[in-house]
Amino acid sequence: MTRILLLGGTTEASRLAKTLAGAGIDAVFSYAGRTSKPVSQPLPTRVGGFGGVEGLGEYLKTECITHVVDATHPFAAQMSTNAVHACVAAGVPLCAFERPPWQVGEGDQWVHTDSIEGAVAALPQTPVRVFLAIGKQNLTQFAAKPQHHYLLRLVDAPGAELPLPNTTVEIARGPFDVAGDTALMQHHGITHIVAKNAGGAGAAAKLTAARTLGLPVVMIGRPKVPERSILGSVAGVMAWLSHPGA
Ligand code: 3Y8
Ligand code: NAP
Repeated sequence: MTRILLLGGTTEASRLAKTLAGAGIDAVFSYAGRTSKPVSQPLPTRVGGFGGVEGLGEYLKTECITHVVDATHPFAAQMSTNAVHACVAAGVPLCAFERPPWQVGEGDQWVHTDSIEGAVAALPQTPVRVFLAIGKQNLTQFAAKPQHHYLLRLVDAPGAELPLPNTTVEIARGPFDVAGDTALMQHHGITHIVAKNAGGAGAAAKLTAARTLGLPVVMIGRPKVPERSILGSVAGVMAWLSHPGA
């Protein structure tokens, strides 16, 4: 009896959830609980961590999960790593549903780095105006360069004091569009953008806006995750579900 655990939190996960629900396939959608009001899904939904690899293994057993689709964000490396280890231990087939990284294009001015610390180092010493479009979880490292003005885009209003002295906070949940991101960056006199190489369409608007405005982008590469089969489309995942071993 097929029963799927869909690790969500991305546009791809939401698209797959619609297809699974439409096909009447038994599946559970899972959020970490990072945001106060996540978009509702057309599947039974659980919110919150599992309790590490062990907790996830327990969950797979007690919920009789037969397949796991990891459609989390490419920067959700801990979740993806835990899912690989828990599924190997439980003998449950796992695939990742992931979009390819963005590639630098004509007219782009990207500075590549492979870490948040690298992104901080890539910013100049003289004060500039940075669109720090990487959410809330990695802001502390940028306190090493407090001289800049940071435009932050967060899903929820910050609960605690922000670790940066000069900030403007924009509360918004993507997906975003080019006109909106171009106007936002012009309005705030942005001179530099910092982005995670999330891939996909939901956060790409700022890159097109940066190209149009001729602004440099500090692009943070994806963290490493263990080997697993990666599919790039809903159709690919649906085919995998009927032949996970193929
Ligand atoms: C809780 C679920 C859908 C999914 C939509 C995608 C697109 C819009 C763009 C910018 C970049 C950022 C951030 C971003 C985008 C989609 C997708 C995507 C980037 C929600 C969501 C959850 C989260 C968690 C949140 C993180 C944060 C990251 C904001 C819902 C809206 C910056 C990633 O406040 C916090 O603690 C937020 C944390 C993880 C990264 C960070 O480190 O702060 N996403 N985002 C998921 C859960 O609880 O499991 O609330 O509805 C989902 C989406 N965010 O169904 O349409 O597919 O990527 N999310 C980045 O790419 O850098 C915004 O502003 O330009
Ligand atoms: P992470 O650092 O890889 O994971 C940290 C812990 O959060 C995991 O070990 C797990 O806790 C829990 N967790 C993460 N994703 C979960 C999920 N979908 N369901 C249940 N528990 C989950 O994760 P993250 O980067 O904070 O991402 C959290 C969520 O936000 C994910 O759904 C991800 O898809 C979404 N998201 C993240 C980003 C980003 O930039 N990181 C961007 C867009 C969306 P336990 O160990 O207790 O099981």
